[in-house]
Amino acid sequence: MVERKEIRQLSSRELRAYINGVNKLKENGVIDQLARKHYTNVNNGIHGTAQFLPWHRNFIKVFENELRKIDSSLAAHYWDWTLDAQSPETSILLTEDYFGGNGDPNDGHCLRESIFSTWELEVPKRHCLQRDYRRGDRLPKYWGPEAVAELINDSRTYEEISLGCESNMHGIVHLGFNGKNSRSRTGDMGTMYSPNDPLFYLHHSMIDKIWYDWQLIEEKRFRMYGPSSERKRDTPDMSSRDMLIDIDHMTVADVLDPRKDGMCYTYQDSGSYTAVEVARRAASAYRERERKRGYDVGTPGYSNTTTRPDRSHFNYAIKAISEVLCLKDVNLDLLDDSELKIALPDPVDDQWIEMNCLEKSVIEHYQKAIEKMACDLNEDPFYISPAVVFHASRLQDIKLKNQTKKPKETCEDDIEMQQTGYAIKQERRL
Ligand SMILES: [Cu+2]
Repeated sequence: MVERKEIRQLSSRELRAYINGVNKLKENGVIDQLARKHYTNVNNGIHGTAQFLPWHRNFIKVFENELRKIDSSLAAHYWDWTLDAQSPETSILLTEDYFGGNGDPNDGHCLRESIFSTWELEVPKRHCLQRDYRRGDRLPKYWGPEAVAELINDSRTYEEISLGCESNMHGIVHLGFNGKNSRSRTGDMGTMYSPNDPLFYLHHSMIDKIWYDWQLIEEKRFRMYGPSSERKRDTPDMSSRDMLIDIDHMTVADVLDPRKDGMCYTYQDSGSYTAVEVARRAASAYRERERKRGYDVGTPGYSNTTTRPDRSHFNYAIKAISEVLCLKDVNLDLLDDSELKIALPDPVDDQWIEMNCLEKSVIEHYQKAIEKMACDLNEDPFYISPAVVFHASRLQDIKLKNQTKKPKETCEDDIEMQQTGYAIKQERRL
């Protein structure tokens, strides 16, 4: 059984091996083939239909098989972007040692850092790997861990989970790298040849994990599949006996259960849902304590009492969340008050909705639901999101890294660094 991990759970040796493996897939032509496969099928129903999830599950499996031909210890690891939702551009994934960040606006938005900056892509025509952050030097806000946990909990049918997975939360990660709107075509990730970008595989592995996490709740969900009346491209006769689009000899049923022969993979959890649970429990425990002390803690009335909630209210929650996410010594000093709140996820634009053959009303429904959920949680003076705690921790790490940066990097030894999320032994680049 192959175990896919959150990319930050890898040791630095494993991370290097993964990055080198993906780079080899570029050299041997696999990345270009995958990008072509995706690009040529955009009008054949791989998006905006029930096949979105199974088709992409198989696609990531093909990528994983190719990776494992190079190095049998590799797997299609994932990016739990819910942890970066507050401010995705600060993610460690988007740094030199991982997958590089923004492209160079003065040079065709070509990526200029990380090993992937050398890539020359072939689809649809020869070009550099491009990234163009939607808000200049910032990315849009993503869905946080509460939102994904709620989607999983609230979805009862295949239609619900499949629409939820494909819609806003999937789209915003793609299009955020593709300039001001989805017509820009200045970032591979936001186009139909998005498998050009190594981030694609990490992102789609995450989408696949969300589906898998939903399936794990009830055994029968490993057999659930079907059309949705909310998708104009779905037909009522869609069934799990259907062949996967443009894939030889494979049906939808062949990929519904990742644990089965032929698929044989599982996911190591990143802890983000557990962190949400812990955060909720910490909030209610603190509320209870205040009530016992005689304060009126009704929300939002509590803030009118003499003991206005201050940041120390979150100490217990921070400790509990840090434990789950393996964070060290987190404090909120680097965050201003507005950053203590859950950032509202950005909406996807009309061009993206059209490009993916999705229904605008469905997208709007999710956007409203997600905004309401975030607003409700933000009203609770005792709740602090794991994404906020993670953000605080990441900012501390960045600050620490900047402070300890030597003028010239001559150190030849590996140094131990506490990286956000997990203790990672970071090899100092020579
Ligand atoms: Cu796709």
